[in-house]
Amino acid sequence: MKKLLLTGFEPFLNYPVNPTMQIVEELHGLEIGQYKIYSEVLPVDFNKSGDLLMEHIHAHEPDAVISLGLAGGRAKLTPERIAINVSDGAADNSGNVPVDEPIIEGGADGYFTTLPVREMVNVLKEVGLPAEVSNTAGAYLCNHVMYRALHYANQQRPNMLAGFLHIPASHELAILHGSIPSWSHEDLKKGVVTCIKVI
Ligand code: PCA
Repeated sequence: MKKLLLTGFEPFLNYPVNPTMQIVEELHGLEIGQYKIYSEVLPVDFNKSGDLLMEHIHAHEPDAVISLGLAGGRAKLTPERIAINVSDGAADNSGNVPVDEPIIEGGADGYFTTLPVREMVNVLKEVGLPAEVSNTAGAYLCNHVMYRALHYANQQRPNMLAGFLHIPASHELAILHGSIPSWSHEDLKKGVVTCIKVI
């Protein structure tokens, strides 16, 4: 059976829970489609998350990597098309505030995902879940880990699929936060499982 490294993130900024964390923990060890799931939760830390992701890739030697992140404010499931070689944005959980920094000095400007994002979106809609391909993963931690995985695949493991799925807030988070659209936890999880079945 093939191996899938599935990552989520811890809470960050003004989001006191991160639905991606609970989803990856619940899917850990399951067999979905062609893949056995190996889940890991990453810190929201520009200095740690990329290296930890690399450690998990070396430990699990996955055939595919899907990283999940919360996109508070988005109303659809949004598989990401591209990661860019920039870190920029609000303070991470350790107080780092990178400004226009390259993720990899001298690295490619960007990498397109190697996940079948168009097919994912089509199948998500077929099963009744709103979805669209996103053309920006931002320049915060989600873009950071997506870039690191794709850069590594490009340089060392061309057969390893890699990419990123941004998800909306859960109802639990929306109640705590106050002003963002939200989905049920079950629908968010169904969306992730659906994407895994597509690859
Ligand atoms: N979302 C953030 C970082 C962690 C997360 O879940 C992002 O979109 O960059």
